[in-house]
Amino acid sequence: MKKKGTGPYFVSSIPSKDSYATDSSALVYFKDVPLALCAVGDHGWTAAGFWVARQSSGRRKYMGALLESIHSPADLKCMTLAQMAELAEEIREFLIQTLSRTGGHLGPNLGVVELTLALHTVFNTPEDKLLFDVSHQAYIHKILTGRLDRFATIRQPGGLNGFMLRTESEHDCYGAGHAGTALSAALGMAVARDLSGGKEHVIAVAGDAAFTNGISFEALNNIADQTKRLIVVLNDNEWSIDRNVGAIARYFHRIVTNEHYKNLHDQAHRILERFGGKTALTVARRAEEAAKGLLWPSMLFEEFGLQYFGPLDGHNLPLLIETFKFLKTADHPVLLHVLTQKGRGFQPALDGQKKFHGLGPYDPETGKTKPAGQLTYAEVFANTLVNLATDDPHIVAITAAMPNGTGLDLFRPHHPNRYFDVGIAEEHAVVFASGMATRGYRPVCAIYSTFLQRAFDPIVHDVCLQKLPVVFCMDRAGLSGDDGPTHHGLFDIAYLRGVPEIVLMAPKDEDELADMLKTAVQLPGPSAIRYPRGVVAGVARKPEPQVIPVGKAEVLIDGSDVAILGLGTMMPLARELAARLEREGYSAALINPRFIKPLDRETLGAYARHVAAFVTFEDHVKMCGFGSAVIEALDEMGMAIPVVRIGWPDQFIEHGKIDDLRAKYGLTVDEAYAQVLPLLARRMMPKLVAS
Ligand SMILES: Cc1ncc(C[n+]2csc(CCOP(=O)(O)OP(=O)(O)O)c2C)c(N)n1
Repeated sequence: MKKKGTGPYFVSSIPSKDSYATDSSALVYFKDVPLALCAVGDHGWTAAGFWVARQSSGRRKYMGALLESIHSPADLKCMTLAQMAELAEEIREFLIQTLSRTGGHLGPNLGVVELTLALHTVFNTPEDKLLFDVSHQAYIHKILTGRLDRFATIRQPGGLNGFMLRTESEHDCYGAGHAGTALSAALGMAVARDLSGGKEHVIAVAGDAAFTNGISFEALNNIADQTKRLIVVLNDNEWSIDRNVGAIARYFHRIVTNEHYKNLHDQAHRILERFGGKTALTVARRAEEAAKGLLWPSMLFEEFGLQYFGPLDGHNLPLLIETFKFLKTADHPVLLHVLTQKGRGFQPALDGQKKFHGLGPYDPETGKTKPAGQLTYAEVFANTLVNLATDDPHIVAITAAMPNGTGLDLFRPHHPNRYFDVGIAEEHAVVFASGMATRGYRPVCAIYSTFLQRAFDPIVHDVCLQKLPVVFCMDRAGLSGDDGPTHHGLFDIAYLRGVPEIVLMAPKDEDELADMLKTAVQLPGPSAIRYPRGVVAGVARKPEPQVIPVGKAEVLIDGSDVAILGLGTMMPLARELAARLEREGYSAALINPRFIKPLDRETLGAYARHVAAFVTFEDHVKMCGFGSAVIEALDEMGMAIPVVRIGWPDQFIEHGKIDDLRAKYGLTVDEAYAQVLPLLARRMMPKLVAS
């Protein structure tokens, strides 16, 4: 007898040695290991008993037998609660071991093991639509939906993406990477279902920090008007990447810590354990009613028209399953508040919530990572800002929930009154900065290039139109690598270059980053600095940063045949090309542009008079990028000189190692050389003939 869906299972006829086998049951084997006793029913198999192979040491194998039996959510539906509890442990061990080699979002995923198991037990993806906000916590979803065998490739070149991706699986109904989109997208799907007469369920899972984001609230404001059937799960672990901040976080905390509420809920859990679903839910409901009176005249979500349930223990699998079964029947939008523990099951992650939100490889026993070694651009930015703010009491620092990533957590202890974490709220961060700037302050907004995309209109409408001196420090500008297309910072030149008033800079190294920051905080209007993720170039630093003349490029090597412009940290490639061309007898000028806007037209014009070609290098899309700016400037000056542009093509770039992707997409010295040589050869021809 073969189990539906095949896989590594085979099912024996009923073995006589098994005392609890009945006529309608059979033992399921995995590689000759008896795994589960399944009852044969109309709808496939229902597991009734199991055992899991352990290593002789007694330590659980990280790929446990139950986990290995999962090929689709259907396999989960065949398990007993006891098996699922065991599976949850296997998944945790598997995540801890696998991510120790690949890196990834360990903490958030350890927190949602039971929640994801419960969701996939009760709902049927891909018919039902399951969305995760940000989707950095969708690893278990990936494991349960047929991607277990490829899971060790997560975030690796050519492997699984670290976020949900529509092209990766039919179970990934919505891709994400930026926060705050799940509720709006889920509402869109629910309304589409209602319009087309569909029956599927739509479930949006969003973390507590997603509710610091305006889009989530824009969706909440709209849900009850648009649909009668939508399930929102608030996954509350009290953490964003750092501790979650703001009034919403405090509001959630008050719900969770209310004693009366907690007692009633404990009762519900006990009843559930003894008698099962319905009675417990009645008690839970009584708890909600009681809490409403105690906590708030009316619960926030109920005012938005979503019936509120919770808070539930997000690690109590039976309770979650019963609750989802119940919520499935609701004929109005509902919000389930679950409490989970980020990093659950791995002590180092519980002790280091921030670190284990997302990290590179680590020791799976101790959680230790390689010592940091060299400084990062983020650290140089933060240390410089600390000093500048010591001298200038008007400098303030603003982050949108990224104190760790941007380095501003180094600023916080030095100037606590001038440090602001506004939550995952980039638009608000920028408008808030504008307000401060109108009152004489010098706001420095440290926001990753990719997340600043969210704030384009405030940059135009609030900052630049009013010529306010706000500084945007765009960390992770350029290819981000492992995180992939949602996180690459490849568009900031394009979206900022066309905005009047802004000064846009890119430092070639950390020393110049400090100079640019000092320059920026002294400008009368808006400015932005783009710099990459990761460690610095390692150049010698001046004791004090210096102000740079705005719009002035730096000529590093003079030359007469070709002018090579290496923007920001692409300078090493530009330098290498210059050296190669010099070796071959060409006279190559090497220029550090420093400013994308205003461009140094004087320097460009001077070289345009005698070189045969320009070459531009940028870690940005070519379209609307720095090279395009050079072409426009030359055209406006009436100088028709060819420009070889080296940058990213007009397409979304997958995740991978930066060097591999640069090679794949031609951001290399070889490519630049191949493109520029024919232009130079033409120029050299008359020289050779003359000699
Ligand atoms: C627009 C945007 N800004 C910042 C981030 C960076 N970011 C990724 S996950 C995260 C915290 C998410 O916290 P929460 O939603 O509570 O989920 P948890 O990780 O706690 O499970 C942040 C700030 C982002 N993804 N998108």
